[in-house]
Amino acid sequence: MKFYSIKDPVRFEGPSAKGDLAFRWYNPRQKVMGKTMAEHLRFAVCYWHTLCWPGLDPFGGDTFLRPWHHDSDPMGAARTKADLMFETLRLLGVDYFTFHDLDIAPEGRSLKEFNANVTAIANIFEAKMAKTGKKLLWGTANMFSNRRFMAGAATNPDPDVFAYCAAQVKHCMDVTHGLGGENYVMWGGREGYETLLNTKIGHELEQAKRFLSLVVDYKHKIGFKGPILIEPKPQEPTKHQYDYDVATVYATIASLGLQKDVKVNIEQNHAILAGHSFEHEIALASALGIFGSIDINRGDYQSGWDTDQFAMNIPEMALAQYEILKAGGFTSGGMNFDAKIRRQSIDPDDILHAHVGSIDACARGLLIAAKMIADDKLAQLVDARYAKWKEPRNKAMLAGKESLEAIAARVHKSGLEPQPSSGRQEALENLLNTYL
Ligand code: XLS
Ligand code: NI
Ligand code: NI
Repeated sequence: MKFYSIKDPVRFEGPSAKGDLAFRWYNPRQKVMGKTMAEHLRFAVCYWHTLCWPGLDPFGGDTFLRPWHHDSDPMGAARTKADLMFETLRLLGVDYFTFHDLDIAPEGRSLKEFNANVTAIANIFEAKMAKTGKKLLWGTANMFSNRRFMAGAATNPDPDVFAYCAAQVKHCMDVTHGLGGENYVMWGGREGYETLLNTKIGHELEQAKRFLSLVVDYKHKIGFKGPILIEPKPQEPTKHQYDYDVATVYATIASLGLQKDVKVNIEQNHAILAGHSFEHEIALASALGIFGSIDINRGDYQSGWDTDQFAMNIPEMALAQYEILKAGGFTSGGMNFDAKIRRQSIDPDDILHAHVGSIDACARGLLIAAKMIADDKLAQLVDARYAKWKEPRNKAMLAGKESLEAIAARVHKSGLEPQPSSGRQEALENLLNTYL
């Protein structure tokens, strides 16, 4: 099926490129701090926004009129989407894709039929992946769209839904594993509640933890090497969501001692909805040892919705990439475009423009962040701020070698009086602007 207007992959043409569909900054083979840009950024195209969403909003329906949305044969439509995913990856030169089970195959009339449909499309993927070298960054189960999940998936008051979810996730993990997926994602779309009047929070949290433990046990049983990634989000669709932000998710993971197996998939827009900055969530995950992967998009700072726009803001991308580089970069994770074109962007090529622009913004962010690291001035200034902790006595205090009374006695004996020094925020902001 001819969908996009171009036949040849988008190429790197440098900042002075003339065409609309060219990379100005993203040169996959260019080395930055010892790795190629492609190795650093590990981009993925997502199925749901790119091929499934028809452009609807709460006030209106389908604006895109994609032919496969109107195909009377749902498996035929699923095969068309599979072809288009690989065509999109080819044209963009992106190596990875991501999906929900429900994105790739029709639900059918039973879970058995659904599983069979998912497997049939996964077999198509397998052949295409072998031929093209494209890879699966992660798979996930959609346990929020069907009405059976309206009161939650694993945290549903009805244990039948919990059990159903176990069966659905098991199959999706099998398929993800079979395709060599590098991570497995869990986003708790409806794992939360609308009103306490009908909810037992404590019980639901116990359910969530049990479900996570079962998933981790199964991951070991099948020898799935990648991490399970929980994707925090504070609300939408539920009013109160249990996976609020990185800190909240960490509490769940740590309470089960699963920091080695479970990490986070941080989404820019979700960070904004939680009242944080994107870089805050990355830095915190890294500090807690649970940094996994990124859903790259952009929230709207006015609207308070998960608008999932393509990330185009270069200074913001630079700060995010700086935190990612400081975290040591990705291992199994990558940058998944969990982003959708606006509903007025009805031309197929708009999908390409969106990805190309955002890939370039990420690449520029990476180049700026690499400059910040190479120059080292920022790091030195921060280190200087904490330098006194290197003194033996303070090191011992941090290591817990001195009791509270002993510290108190020492303070009284020496007449210690802390001397504040400037936090220099404006000077640091000026320094940051020199890199941009
Ligand atoms: C929705 C989430 C979702 C996850 C995958 O807000 O971002 O798209 O990434 O279930
Ligand atoms: Ni997401
Ligand atoms: Ni989202």
